[in-house]
Amino acid sequence: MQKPKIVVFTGAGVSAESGIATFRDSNGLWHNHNIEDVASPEGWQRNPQLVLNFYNQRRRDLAGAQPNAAHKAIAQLEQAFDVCVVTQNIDDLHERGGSSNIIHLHGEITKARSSVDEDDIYPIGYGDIQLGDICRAGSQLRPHIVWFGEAVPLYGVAEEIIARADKILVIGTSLSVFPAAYLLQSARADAEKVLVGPAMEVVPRGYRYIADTAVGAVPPLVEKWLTEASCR
Ligand code: BV8
Repeated sequence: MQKPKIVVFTGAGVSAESGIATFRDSNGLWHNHNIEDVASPEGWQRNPQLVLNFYNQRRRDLAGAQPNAAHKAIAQLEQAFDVCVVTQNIDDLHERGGSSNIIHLHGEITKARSSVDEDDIYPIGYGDIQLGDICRAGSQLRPHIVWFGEAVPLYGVAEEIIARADKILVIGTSLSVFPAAYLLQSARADAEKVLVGPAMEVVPRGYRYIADTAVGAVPPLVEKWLTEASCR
């Protein structure tokens, strides 16, 4: 029998309890930088060293972080469901928490890529990218990240998966970054939709809101869904 399909759509809040700074909670200033200076193509052109330092520091922070109980509970869903994690996050905590099917809408901090060929990608783990690190075509390596003002190549893939899901679980996102936030509108009308976050100002229509943190709300919700699935 085919397993029911679940999409788990996450934002920076799912990694907050692993000690990774969110965007909104730091008032849009990551490690005291303006977003335009460190997460945009213009910022990269203007001062590539500043951008490399910004991501090198976030990669080092990530090396010392661990997946939390929410990441692990999400991975447990794979016991009874066909799960796809669609994340806005660039960290690897869903992978380290055990999830096996992940779409990184905004790229991955553990990868570098050519600054002239977006398909020329290099796994770098938690290592630094330095000025002078070049791709096979001889151009400077950059973080494999979707910056503000850059297209989101996996949007269409994610949209198709969400449109087929029986359940949508949204965790830890302010829904303030587009087009990612539009994806929630692709959910089927008859899909079960749940949104988890401690302080959502606006809850999308049709979503049941759980006002709690990821670690507070997700493990019990997953337990409930797995129990229901075992009785099916
Ligand atoms: C594009 C990689 C076009 C970088 C990221 C004006 C209006 C609307 C849109 C725009 C506009 N001006 C410009 C735009 C478009 C722009 C955009 O959306 N800007 C925003 C800021 C308004 N979007 C783009 O530029 C996108 N590209 O539009 O391209 C185009 C098309 C074709 C061809 C060429 C170009 C690209 C956007 C991708 C940007 N890159 N990430 C990096 O990470 O360094 S987005 C970045 O922001 C991260 O991915 C992060 O995830 C995301 C922020 O969103 P959230 O994940 O939601 O995080 P946030 O901190 O906001 O919220 C955290 C939530 O968790 C909160 O609700 C909080 O309460 C909650 N929380 C806290 N603790 C917990 C918790 N929840 C649970 N448990 C807890 N413990």
